[in-house]
Amino acid sequence: MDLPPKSRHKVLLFNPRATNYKARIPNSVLQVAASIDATHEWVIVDGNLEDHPQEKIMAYFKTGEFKFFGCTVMPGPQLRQAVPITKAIRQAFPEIINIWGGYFPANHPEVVLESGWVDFIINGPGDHAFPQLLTALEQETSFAGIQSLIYFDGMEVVKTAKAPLLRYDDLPGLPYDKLDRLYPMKRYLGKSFMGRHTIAYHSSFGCPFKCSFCAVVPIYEARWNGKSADKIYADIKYMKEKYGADAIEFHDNNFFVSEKRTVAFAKLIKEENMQWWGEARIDTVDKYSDESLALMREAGCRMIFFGAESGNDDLLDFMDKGGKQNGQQILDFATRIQQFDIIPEYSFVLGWPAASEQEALRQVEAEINFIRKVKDANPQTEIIIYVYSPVPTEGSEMFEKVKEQGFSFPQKLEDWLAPAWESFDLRKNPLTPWLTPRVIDKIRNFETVLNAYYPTVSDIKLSKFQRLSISGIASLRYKLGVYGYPYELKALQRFWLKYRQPEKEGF
Ligand code: B12
Ligand code: SF4
Repeated sequence: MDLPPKSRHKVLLFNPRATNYKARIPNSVLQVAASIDATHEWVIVDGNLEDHPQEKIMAYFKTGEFKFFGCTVMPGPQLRQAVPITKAIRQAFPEIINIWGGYFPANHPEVVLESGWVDFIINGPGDHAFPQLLTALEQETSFAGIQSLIYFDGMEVVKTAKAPLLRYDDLPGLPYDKLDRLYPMKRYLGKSFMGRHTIAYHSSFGCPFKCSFCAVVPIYEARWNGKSADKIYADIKYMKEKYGADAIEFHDNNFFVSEKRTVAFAKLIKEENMQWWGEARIDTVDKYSDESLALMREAGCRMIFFGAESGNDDLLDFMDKGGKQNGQQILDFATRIQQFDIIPEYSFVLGWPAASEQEALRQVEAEINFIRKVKDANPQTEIIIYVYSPVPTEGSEMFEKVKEQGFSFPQKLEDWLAPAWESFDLRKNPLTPWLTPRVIDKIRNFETVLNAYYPTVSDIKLSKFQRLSISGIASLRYKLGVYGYPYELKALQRFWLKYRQPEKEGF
């Protein structure tokens, strides 16, 4: 069968820099590339692997062959390249159509479109919306009927209806070999604590839950769809054989939603001798049978990231996490999973809306005590501490409370580039009125002592001697609960310790 001729307009897809250390397969733009692979010539410019991405992009546009610029943007440091480069394209090549996708523009469409530099936003998965938009623009037909689109019609910001959730198995496979010709795959399959050549793989859309602090909720509205175990396995096997991959990071929001799928995948991957990691909910995996958990470990599941969030049941309810997950379960599960030798990585969010500094300090103190109990229950548990940063989940009780307390997001796109907002996105500096420097110091100092007393297993550069020394130096502080001014540990941290900070360096 003859394929239809490709469009004469090329598409440039840009992945702005998100990490200085670990470039991973740029799945967001690669999946968008897959959606137009049959109809358009495309190139990817990966900011993670380019020293001067703007020059490269401009050189492509100077050829006159391109009509579309697609950029993926998550909040935080990606904005540092996304904003000025999109602006520069608008100024130098006003005929290019600029399209943004990803969590930032989907959650903050007004500020993005009001800049005048972005023409369209894809609101959720771009796999259908993007090719449909390109066709409408090329054929000069109306795009108003395309689902999951946001644009400015001259008067106001228009959001079209959300598309039904796509079936992942129906989508085309990712064009890894074409990516390899642009950037060698070996540059993407880097070291991790699980292996020397780690794949970043995304196997499901969305999440079936509705935690009120989570940016996945407004995009997916409690829907989830996962690729079948067979498809995942086929892709992994291909990358193992062709590119020498030996470990997997699943970048799904919630990989473990279906026990059946996890077990099917575990059975397939067992013989491959590869370690893997993914993100989960405690209440979901706690329902897994002992047989499933034992099989998963045997099949290489080394560590699972769990959103524990808090030990306080009222807070868990407030964030819509509760009902199914509670403090006792978080502790019991840490104990239960120990027997399977799967390391639980618990993330906590500290600094929830509070009426006063005193209340915020009390909450932090209670969480610190709870984290200590988790460590007592299972010392292997890795702890990751985030500071609460609001996401605009309109209508949620949490976001209403946040607004009542005087919090608001920047009003101009370039204002998001201010260092304070970047730290906000990294959940380091929340800019929320109730979190005073005293509260932040309390959180950070505890984190320093905890991480020194229990050095992370995922820091592959730390020797046994270094681990024992750091832990020994921090031990008195930890045992006595004295966390203030941990300068000696911070100094050591600078030289030796590299805490596991997925928010900064990758998973
Ligand atoms: C990998 C990843 C990272 C990596 C980056 C990878 C690397 N090394 O290059 C690292 C670890 C650096 C990272 C860091 C951060 N991340 Co991040 N990250 C992810 C993760 C796990 C996967 C992204 C991915 O590849 N998805 C797979 C693709 C296929 O899905 P997708 O991105 O949604 O793309 C689809 C659509 O969105 C749309 N689309 C996306 N882009 C585009 C572009 C165009 C042109 C079009 C048409 C469509 C389109 O179409 C795509 C195909 O359907 C997501 C969670 C998730 N599961 O998506 C979080 C996620 C995006 N990250 C998030 C955040 C907040 C961050 C941080 C800012 C903070 C933090 N503490 O984690 C930091 C800072 C980022 C930085 N340094 O700039 C949040 C965003 C939420 C929000 N508040 O908006 C997410 C959703 C995690 C979460 N649940 O909180 N991250
Ligand atoms: S379970 Fe995780 S991904 Fe799902 S809504 Fe809650 S925080 Fe977001």
